[in-house]
Amino acid sequence: MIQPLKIKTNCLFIVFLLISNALFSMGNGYDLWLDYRKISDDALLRAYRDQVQAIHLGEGSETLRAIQKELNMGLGRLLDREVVFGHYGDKENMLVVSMLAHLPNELKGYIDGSKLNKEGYAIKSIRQEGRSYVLVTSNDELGLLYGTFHFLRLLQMHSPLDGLDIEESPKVDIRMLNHWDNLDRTVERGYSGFSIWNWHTLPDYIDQRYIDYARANASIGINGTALTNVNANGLILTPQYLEKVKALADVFRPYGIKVYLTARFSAPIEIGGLETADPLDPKVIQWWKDKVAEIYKHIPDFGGFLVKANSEGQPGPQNYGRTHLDGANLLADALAPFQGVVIWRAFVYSEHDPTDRAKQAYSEFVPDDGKYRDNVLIQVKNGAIDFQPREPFHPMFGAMPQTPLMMEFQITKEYLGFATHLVYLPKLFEEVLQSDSYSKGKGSYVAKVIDGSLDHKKLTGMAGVANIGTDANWTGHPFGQADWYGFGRLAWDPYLDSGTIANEWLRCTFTNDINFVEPVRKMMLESREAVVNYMTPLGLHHMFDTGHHYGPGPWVDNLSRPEWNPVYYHKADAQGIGFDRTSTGSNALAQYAPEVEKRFSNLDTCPEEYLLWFHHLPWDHQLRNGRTLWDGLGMKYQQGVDQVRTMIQTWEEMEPYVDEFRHHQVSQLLDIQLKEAKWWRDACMLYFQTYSKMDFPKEMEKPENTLEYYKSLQFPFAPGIRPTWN
Ligand code: GCV
Repeated sequence: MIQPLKIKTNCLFIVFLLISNALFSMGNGYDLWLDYRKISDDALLRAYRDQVQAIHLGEGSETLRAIQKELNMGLGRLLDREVVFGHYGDKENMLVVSMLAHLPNELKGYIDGSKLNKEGYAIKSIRQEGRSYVLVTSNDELGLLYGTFHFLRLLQMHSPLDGLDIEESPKVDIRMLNHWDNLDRTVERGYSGFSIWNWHTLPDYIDQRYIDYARANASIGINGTALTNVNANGLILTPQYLEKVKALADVFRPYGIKVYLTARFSAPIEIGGLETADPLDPKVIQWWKDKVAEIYKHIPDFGGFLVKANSEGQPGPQNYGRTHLDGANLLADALAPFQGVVIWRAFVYSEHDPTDRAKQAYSEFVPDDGKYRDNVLIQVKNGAIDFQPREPFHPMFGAMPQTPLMMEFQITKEYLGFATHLVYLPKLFEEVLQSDSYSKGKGSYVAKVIDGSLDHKKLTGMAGVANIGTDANWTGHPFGQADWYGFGRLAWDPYLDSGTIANEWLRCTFTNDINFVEPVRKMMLESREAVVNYMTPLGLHHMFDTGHHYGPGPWVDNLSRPEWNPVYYHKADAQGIGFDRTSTGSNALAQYAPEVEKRFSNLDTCPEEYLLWFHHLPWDHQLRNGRTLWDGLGMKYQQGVDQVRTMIQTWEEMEPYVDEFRHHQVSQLLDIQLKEAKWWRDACMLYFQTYSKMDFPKEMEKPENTLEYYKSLQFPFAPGIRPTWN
């Protein structure tokens, strides 16, 4: 239990402020959106100081200690003065941070706790007999933690503290990061250095980064982390590694973050010495039960398993003639006594199945709707292929009303320019969440599937494949932090709009100066469309070079599995281009609700951004602007390049508002982005021209190199490549 306490001004505190200010002025971005810069507006600073004359902190345990530390650091820096903790009534104007149950009697009755869920909180301004309080309160300690971060964000954003009346509860239960981190510290599709988990020095050495990781995640409401790659290594489940996992779980617990592990389906053989991993074999069933019990002995609040099975070479129940249902329920039964969950991925497609890859996950899972145990969530990628710059929403959303479906977004930019391109992903996430599945008629938004409201789901979740690594600023590109931030905010509330999120992030990360915030916000919001234009316009997809997925490779046709080749997806030929997924083609459209199927099947109503995703069309097909498809393609590629030029210009004008370090960093990255946007335009258009045999549209700049040149480029050491299959 924590008692309210007073921290005296002392040398240590001054040294702390000096060091933290020095670190900030380096501008290396380590502090993320939590850099707590001193309030620059003097009048506002005075008003805040006057309101927070002291803090009354209620009772609690380790989470309350985390809250206390955050307030101490956050307010210390923002208000640039000593933080005083005291008792209610000590000062005229106070900040009161306390769970409802422990509120001073005088403040009880202002908040109706029944309106807040377990992790929810309220922030309220109260005037009482000439005194003024800002009250942050909740039913549970975790709500108090989230409320504290929200309060600090209000200050960071220079918001007035009068008249506050905020009530927030997360709309999604499991809000988690998925790390594709290998035990050797490489990160599959990681572009920001190595894994932040130093397995070698764990459990004895607790890197400050682990704590700051937890703080950052808690500040945006993330409450779970799967530490290891879904292309899993069974070793993580051995006693030696479980001790290390326990050490991390202990660090994360005060911040409300549960640890999950990826379970390799063949672990009973590899680390258990069994001869089979057949999910119906009694020895296998017992092995998983024992293993789960062992994990919970180390980590009593262990979240559960995340599983990739029978996909891209990973073992799974189908190796034994069983189904995904058998596999998921096996693990679910082992976890159920401990309230753990199984998150089973729907990212499956088979090299032996000749049907359109986009159809395979739906065919595999939808027939078993309602047969999964209550503690199973099926984790579905946002689109049916694989995290492309633009994909229509996955047809499974809305198609399994009796099974919890969890969203999987990719925060790391495997197909969007790695950590080099500035592409603001919350715009993409928002587009998916706001898509209408029509599964229960108009208004059946994917967001409603994810928050469970469409089908009254009891368990809900959203996962993001992390973009975090050992780089000084965590995400490589300084703007990659916005993708992490935005993912967390949308997992908390899938109805938030990406513009609001960008505004928050910019103000907390850089400055509140409107001359900076508005142009840069605009630049961020447009950046997603730019990347679609210069990589995969008009519904093209998966045209990335082999394996590493760096740069264009629309010509690649020599990979062993047909659906790994870009030519499988664009199907360019002398007649035209695009994948016919209507009833005359693969009929993948039949997996959507009839309204969606009808809209996307009909060329008059299919949005042009999905045109070649669903249709194979002649090169001279007329677009809505009256131009041919061929001209339209060239113009889109050019537009993408021009959009990057505009981004560069915007950023140049921002020099007065940003520290030199980050300004220079982003400038250099934008220059690379422009170079690569041109590369995409030229390589793709030159290649498609070998089929269309048409001249480039007059709006398009002349390619800078020949097709042979682009085809000759090799990148054997491009980052993030999958090192091994296990
Ligand atoms: C973790 C894509 C990526 C793989 C990734 C896979 C998945 O295929 O290229 O690196 O593997 O998706 O999501 O399982």
